[in-house]
Amino acid sequence: MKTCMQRWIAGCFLLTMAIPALAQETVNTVGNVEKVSVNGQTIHLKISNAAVEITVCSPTMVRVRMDRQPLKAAFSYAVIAQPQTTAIKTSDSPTTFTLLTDSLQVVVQKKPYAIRFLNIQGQEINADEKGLTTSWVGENVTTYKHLQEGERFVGLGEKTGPLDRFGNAYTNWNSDVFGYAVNADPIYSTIPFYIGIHHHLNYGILLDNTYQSDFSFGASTDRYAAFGARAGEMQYYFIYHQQLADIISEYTALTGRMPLPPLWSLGYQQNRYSYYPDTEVRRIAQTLREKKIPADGITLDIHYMDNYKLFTWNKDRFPDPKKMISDLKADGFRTTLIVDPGIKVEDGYAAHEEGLMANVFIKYSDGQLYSGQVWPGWCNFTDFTDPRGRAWWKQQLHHYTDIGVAGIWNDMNEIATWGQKMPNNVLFNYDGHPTTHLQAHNVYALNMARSSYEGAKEATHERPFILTRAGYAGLQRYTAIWTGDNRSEDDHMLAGVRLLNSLGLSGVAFTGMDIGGFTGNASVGLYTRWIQLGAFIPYYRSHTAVNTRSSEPWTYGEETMEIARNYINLRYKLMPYLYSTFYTAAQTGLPVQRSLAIDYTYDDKVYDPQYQQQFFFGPALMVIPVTSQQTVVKTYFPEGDWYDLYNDTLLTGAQEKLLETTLHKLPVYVRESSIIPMQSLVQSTSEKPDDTLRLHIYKGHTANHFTYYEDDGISYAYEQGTYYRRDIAYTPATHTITLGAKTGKAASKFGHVALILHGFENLQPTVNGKAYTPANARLPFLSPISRFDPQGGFTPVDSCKVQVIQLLNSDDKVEVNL
Ligand code: NBV
Repeated sequence: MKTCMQRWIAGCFLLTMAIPALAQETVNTVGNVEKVSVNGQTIHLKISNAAVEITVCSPTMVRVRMDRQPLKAAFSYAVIAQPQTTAIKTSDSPTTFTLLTDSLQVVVQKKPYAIRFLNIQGQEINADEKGLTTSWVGENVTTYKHLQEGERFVGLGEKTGPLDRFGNAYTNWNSDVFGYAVNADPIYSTIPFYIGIHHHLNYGILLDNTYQSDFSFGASTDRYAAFGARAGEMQYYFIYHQQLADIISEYTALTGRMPLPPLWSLGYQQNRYSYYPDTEVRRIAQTLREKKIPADGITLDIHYMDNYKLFTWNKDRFPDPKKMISDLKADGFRTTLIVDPGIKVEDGYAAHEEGLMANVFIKYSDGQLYSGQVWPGWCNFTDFTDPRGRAWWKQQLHHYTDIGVAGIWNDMNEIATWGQKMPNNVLFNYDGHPTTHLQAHNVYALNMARSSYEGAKEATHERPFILTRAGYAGLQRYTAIWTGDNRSEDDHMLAGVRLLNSLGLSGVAFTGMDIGGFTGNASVGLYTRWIQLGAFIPYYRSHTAVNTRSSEPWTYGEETMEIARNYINLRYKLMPYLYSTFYTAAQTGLPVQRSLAIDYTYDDKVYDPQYQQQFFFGPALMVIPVTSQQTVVKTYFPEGDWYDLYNDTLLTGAQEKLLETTLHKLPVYVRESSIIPMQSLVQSTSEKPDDTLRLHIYKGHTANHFTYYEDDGISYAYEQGTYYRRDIAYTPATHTITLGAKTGKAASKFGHVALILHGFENLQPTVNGKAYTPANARLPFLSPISRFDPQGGFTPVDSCKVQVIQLLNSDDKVEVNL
């Protein structure tokens, strides 16, 4: 007698036999290496099922390309650098092929193909997972990397979730996610670059493939971290350095760095969806000035247009935009306008007719124009991956730049349409490599931002400010990015900090989020905490949706306004520090907002969910975000000494601490040995500060230096050497502070320098060998806040006890011996 189970198994077998025509989806592995040929720095491998090309791009960077068909000429939207001439050595054996640079050993196992990256000492940095290596399922290609013991993963751009991405998986497909959940994935932008960390060995991997891509960092597997794409070739860059900062630096040498932004874009920007008519815009600007809240920017959202038609103005609301923009400029406000990619389909609408004539709109595969619905109704969309589309867009931008618009805010460029689903069968030029939506989707926004950047730059010959919602690896070359439609919730403020920290780890230095939250109404406490935090975020803009509580500081009452003013004031006083930090970011790729993982990579506490939001604003200031609910905030101080910004109370690091907070103060700590240049308060960056540069220096044990940088803040004259730069060094071992001789053709805007020394006592210094008696002073960083209780008065403010050395700003080297 057959049991039920036996009968069931037999039945299944017969059924399987009966349908042999059903193809089984298989995993196609890469196979065995059959032939190796070395051509300069490139190694070609013929493998049973694929072609592989390994190129040494620098002593610390290697590119791996792989396809089942012969490899085509490489083309990339992310990568702009060419391989550097690098000395390599190779050796071949029946089982392995090895190549050596002065920093790396790359070992290819032949049967089957698998690649390992080792340092010169022979330690394994990264290796294919044995047995899985790279394979295809249908068109989908994936590379599997062995999970190293205790490996952490950071980066991957604008991704929600924890700082350490171990145990999680992510998808890259630029998506419009209105009011997204704090764990939503994907959101707006794609940066397929991550950093792996283990055993003091760090590496970066950029998967350069613009199709939808998937990353798993040991999510539900103890074997591998994997990255792959839905189609196209497997192409990745491997970068090895001991410091995270060096990995970010080489990654940004590869994909490009942020150009120096205009100084005004580092000031406070006031925004809502939407300010109109023009009298309202002027009222907002005037109120900021009357209430002495410094600001540099006003941003106009979609209601400036006539029925949301791009490159038009609603003439009832804005009868004379040129005059309004120039009046605002005279008052120290630059105007940024929103632009969407959709051009309304309408007879007689110039932009549409011109776009049709220029033949720049996206089409279906049968040649019909693709239309989708957005704000104006049915729209056509410029193909920004077509050089002709970008050129057309640049021409159209003259409508704005010719009347003085200084910033272009690129929205809805995922591409967002109300249907949310652009069809697969629409075609893109992809810069001469015609393709479908599937491959072009993730780079659409990058190319829109590029076109806006190049257009505004060419039209004005000034540094434009460009903002984008979506993007792809390399976006930092053209644009700043903000994190889209967040919510007015505590969790969102913290999630936003993590998004920006992660963007910074992924090569994007100029980042921001809607201060106060976009959807919903912030509570007074939340807005207050957020506007304080914003003072330490690279792009400082408050924004909010239609029909929500407005985002101006005075909307939240007198006390919040005073607190906001205090922090915006602090931001403006920190402008020399901030501008110099942006300069360094433009030079090195290091972000302005920095995850603690960059400097304290092997300190486990940094990745602890309680502390992962802490970040550095520039090299010196550690910021501790506080939610509206917290009165006590658990904080982690990495090793070293830390000064409370407001009163110089000294804390020893490598410890966790409970900090009591009042709403008036956001906890900010200064790292020992820091050098922070500051200036007097101004109401906008177009106002000249007083004649003294305040150079705050904090006593410490470690040597430090700071690159101080000034220029005119708007033109490209700095590229011809018209800037002012000097290196400032503090060397505790020799008790010296050195102001290096200036370089560059420009004069400093400061005739005097005040060295403001924190943590030093009873100094008897010499300045260039001459004895000097410093003055003692007490300096506050914040102003008192009116007390809103029946007794009135002011809350007392903290201050720092400092010693001050006044110097003439001589441009020559100055040596101060403490
Ligand atoms: O243009 C309106 C909004 C804008 O304010 C916001 O910042 C963008 O993220 N925009 C989205 C369009 C859709 C809003 C629902």
